[in-house]
Amino acid sequence: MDERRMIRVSKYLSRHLRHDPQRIGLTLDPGGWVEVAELLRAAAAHGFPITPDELRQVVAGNDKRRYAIEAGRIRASQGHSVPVDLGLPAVEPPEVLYHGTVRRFLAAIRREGLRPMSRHHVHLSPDRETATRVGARRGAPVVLVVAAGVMHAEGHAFLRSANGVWLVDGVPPGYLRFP
Ligand code: HQG
Repeated sequence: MDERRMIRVSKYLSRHLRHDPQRIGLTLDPGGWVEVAELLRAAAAHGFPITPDELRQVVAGNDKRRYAIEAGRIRASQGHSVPVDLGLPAVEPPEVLYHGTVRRFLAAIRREGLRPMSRHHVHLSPDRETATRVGARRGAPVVLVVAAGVMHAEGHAFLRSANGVWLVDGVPPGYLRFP
């Protein structure tokens, strides 16, 4: 499968496993899972056939390991806007985590801190390079440093998704360092 097809299939999965399953008649279970066979059937029935082999390649080869398959079912590992409970355990974060954004959001972030916006959680990266890539999706990236260790010690819960993204409900401005 070529790179363009990989990206198209991945975006199709993201749309229907994170944001709009109903569009192709899918219902996710409370943990966000759906039968692989059901997903493939629904995609084909809605004009976007995906072969089992393509699905396997996208799940295995995806740059971010966005999707997980277990016992014949598939889900997105993070990034949902539909309500799902991923059942992730709270874990102790490293001393600092990073958040990539762009300059035009900084005034609001200084005022309100980081908010989940349309997702369930604020997404934080384990290293500066990853945060830079996340920010660069929107323009010239700006990387904020999050005092995750202190936040955790002060009672904020941190979750880590299957693909290594750190998730929190929000980051008050006092825990942020701006460049
Ligand atoms: C910004 C991708 C104004 C925030 C990536 C971000 C990530 C505020 C945007 C994952 C704000 C939300 C998530 C505030 C935060 N005022 N703007 N108070 N608080 N923002 O896409 O972190 O490819 O929902 O800085 O790799 O950019 O989908 O979050 O710019 O892991 O797998 O509001 O999405 O992964 O944007 O990205 P997003 P994000 P996938």
